[in-house]
Amino acid sequence: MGKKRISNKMEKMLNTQMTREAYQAQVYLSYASWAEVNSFAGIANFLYGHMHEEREHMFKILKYINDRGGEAKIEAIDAAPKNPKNIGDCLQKILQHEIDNSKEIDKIVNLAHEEKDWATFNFGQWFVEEQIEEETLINGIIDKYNLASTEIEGNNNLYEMDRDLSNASQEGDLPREEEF
Ligand code: OFO
Repeated sequence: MGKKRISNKMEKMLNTQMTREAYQAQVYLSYASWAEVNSFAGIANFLYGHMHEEREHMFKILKYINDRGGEAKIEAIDAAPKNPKNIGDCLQKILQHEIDNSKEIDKIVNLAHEEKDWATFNFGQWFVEEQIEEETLINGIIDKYNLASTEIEGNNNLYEMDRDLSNASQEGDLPREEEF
């Protein structure tokens, strides 16, 4: 183990966030399974895909803690919440999970700033950007859902939305640097 380059307080906060990312993955996993059981194969596919993203976030934090001379602690993950009432409820709930998660990331960045821990501050910026992308992505899907669910006769629009989401990217539609 190398020399410890993060404070004990930061190590604890990062460990908590690592477990929170695992919890986020649990949420996506359970909602994905619920969508699959309810015959929304495309939405399920999207949510399963996002579960992997959250696991990558968890692993990224684990590596960072260990690389900075701390110790990642693998702890119990809370059970996933109960099933959503419908697709609209599912989307609103994942948006709220992402917003809550963004606030936790902000706390890490804030502590890094207070401690003048510029390495963690820089590390945290990746997550700040990721959270912007994720909130944008889910807000966009909610817009699509609202459009799709205004169809009164039949579920044609919902059917098409489900099909589209099957291949949807896991990233928000944000302008990239090369586009400026
Ligand atoms: Fe979707 O949240 Fe990870 O960071």
